[in-house]
Amino acid sequence: MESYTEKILITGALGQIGTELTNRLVKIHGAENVIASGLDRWDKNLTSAGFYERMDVSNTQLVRQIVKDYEITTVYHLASLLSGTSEKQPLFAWKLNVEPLLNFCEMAREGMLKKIFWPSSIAVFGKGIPKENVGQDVVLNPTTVYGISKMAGEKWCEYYYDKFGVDIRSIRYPGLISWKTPAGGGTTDYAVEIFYEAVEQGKYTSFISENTAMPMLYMDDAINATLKLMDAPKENLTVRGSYNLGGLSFTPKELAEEIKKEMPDFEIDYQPDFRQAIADSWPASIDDSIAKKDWGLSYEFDITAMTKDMLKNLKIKLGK
Ligand code: VAH
Repeated sequence: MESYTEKILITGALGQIGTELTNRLVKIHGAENVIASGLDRWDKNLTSAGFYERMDVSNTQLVRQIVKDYEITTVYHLASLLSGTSEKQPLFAWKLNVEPLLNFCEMAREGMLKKIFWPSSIAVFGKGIPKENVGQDVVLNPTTVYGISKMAGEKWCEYYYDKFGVDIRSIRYPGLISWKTPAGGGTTDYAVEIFYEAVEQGKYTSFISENTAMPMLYMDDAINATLKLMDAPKENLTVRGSYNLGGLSFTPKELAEEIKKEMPDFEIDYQPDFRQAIADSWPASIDDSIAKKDWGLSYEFDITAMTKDMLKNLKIKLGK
């Protein structure tokens, strides 16, 4: 296996996944080998990475220059609009979610990059498939802007691998739950908001109806899975679009019941909004057996352990 010092660029490094992935990559590779990027102005508390670049991923020339200047070998390209936000800005979402990915694939084809990670989503699934235990190779029939952009991205990943051997790896993330950085704009983000509101107000109004099950995952498990996939020997990988990752599957009602075990007075009510139709188009659970076989996907957090960890850390973060 080729050995080289990884120089890592993370786009969307200040987001929900990016913040925590940056911290882990700094621990593994050293801050001097991790370059975080985002739209925010720099300040000393922005990131744990050794370097920060204020970079719009749509600015192709700037991205290329930064890749050259730092001699980047590996890109974790996380910058994206999520499902709720994408429905409100379809053309911008398509441009942001797809074109920078193509730019990174082109740079890899030209030999400027050795490896790329790009997140897809269970949002690629849609009409005409069973809701439960959805397989790796079912028909992709997304009905949302976000899902369409992620499906297109998966096809570009496959194309650049098959045609040019570009080593781009991808996971179809479920809804991700974390406490360090607030989520924003996602349909599954009720499962993040509920914890903040439980700690701050003792109650929550869910924008997803009580019996709508969706695939979910605690952020620690998502980061572990991402790093496991990126470390896997190339020859072990049989999926070059994007790997299913199922994690947990629960409804808002089941999550509220878990919170009530820790906070008996917690109250929830339901006022579904436009995101209910998005959730209804997605599977309730995912078959991730291929990822388990190819690169040893595993999980540490079930819904009970996740709930305890979220509430414990948010009570400290929010000073409650
Ligand atoms: C969203 N959190 O809700 C994202 C995720 C599976 C959904 O991709 O848009």
